[in-house]
Amino acid sequence: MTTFAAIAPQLAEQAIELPSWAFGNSGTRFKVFGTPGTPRTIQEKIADAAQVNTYTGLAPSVALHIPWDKVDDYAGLRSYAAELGVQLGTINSNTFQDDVYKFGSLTHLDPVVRQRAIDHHVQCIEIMDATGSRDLKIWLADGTNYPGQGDIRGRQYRLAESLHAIYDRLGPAQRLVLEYKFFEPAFYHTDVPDWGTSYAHVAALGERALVCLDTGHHAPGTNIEFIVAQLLRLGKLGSFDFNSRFYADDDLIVGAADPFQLFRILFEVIRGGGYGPDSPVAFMLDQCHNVEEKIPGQIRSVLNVQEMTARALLVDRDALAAAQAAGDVLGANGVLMDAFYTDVRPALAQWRASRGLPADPMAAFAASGYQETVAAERVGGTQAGWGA
Ligand code: PSV
Ligand code: MN
Repeated sequence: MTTFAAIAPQLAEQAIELPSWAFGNSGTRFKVFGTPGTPRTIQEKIADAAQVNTYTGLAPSVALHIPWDKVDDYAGLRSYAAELGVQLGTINSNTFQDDVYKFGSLTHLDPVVRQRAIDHHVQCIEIMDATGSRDLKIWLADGTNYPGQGDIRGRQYRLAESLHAIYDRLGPAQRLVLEYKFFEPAFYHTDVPDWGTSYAHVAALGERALVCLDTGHHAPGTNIEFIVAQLLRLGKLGSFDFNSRFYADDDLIVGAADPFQLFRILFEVIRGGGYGPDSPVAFMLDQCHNVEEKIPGQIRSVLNVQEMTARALLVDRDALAAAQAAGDVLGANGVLMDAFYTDVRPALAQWRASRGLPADPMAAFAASGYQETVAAERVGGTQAGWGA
């Protein structure tokens, strides 16, 4: 098997973007629990995100969600983040919370509503100019609940037209990533339900339009690593929203529900050239921490991705190819499983220490007193959550 020393330089290249909304309160339709110290502003969310990077060295950027993270001065916000050692990353649009979007946004039958949704994305692009962000991420809540409710074919034509209008406004260094999700909030049909639909739209747009794969957005049992392989083959995998799920879009900590699936996904990412600084694939988290502590939840998440990346890098690809070519089914499977079952945690701890990072980032953060300090300081105001 490949040695840890051999893969260490590649581990140093890992960067995972954090979602600003992971630091705010979140919950289910039954209850949103508040927690002492939850940020009230985007500045406080960024400060919390910077903690994750300080203790892991893995999370140099933070994604914003507009209008939740709206400010007057985005260039100022960029400098504020830079002072804390992080960059502003992907800008997420939001066309799912205004009354006007009840029956759709970019797909809406009414051209006035469609234009409003397009204008929102143009504003997001202007924000990207100020923040220095590369990616505009579009996830649409558009869809219908009942057969016959909408003209699903007409909606595809309108979506294509709206996406063109947005794509045309991107700067030369900017990209559009289109996220798919098979259901929710719509329950009968969703306008971008699967990777194929997302692919069809981004392929029609051009080179700087790519697919965003959220690991929680598939039907149970879907072979996600196959989708990864296919999109990389087609040159259209733009980004990941990592999280894990037991049932639907649970948005739990990545690698918590099914570490083996995360390993298989990362193996295909590496195999397909989707890993490393020269790859077009952005690694992001899209999670909510409803009952667990948020900053440690994010620390645990990036460590889980790092750990499974290390295991995937350890796969002896030559031995695997030889076993596959020889028709050695069990041998090939064994090569993969040997890497998966390797406990890389002690080696990673040592490697972190050698780079001036805490060997155990979870323990180091807990011992820092940061959580207690912000809990004492952040009194009053409105804690951030969905919609704030
Ligand atoms: C809704 O499902 C969602 O979780 C999507 O995955 C987006 O990426 C995220 O919200 C932020 O808009
Ligand atoms: Mn997502």
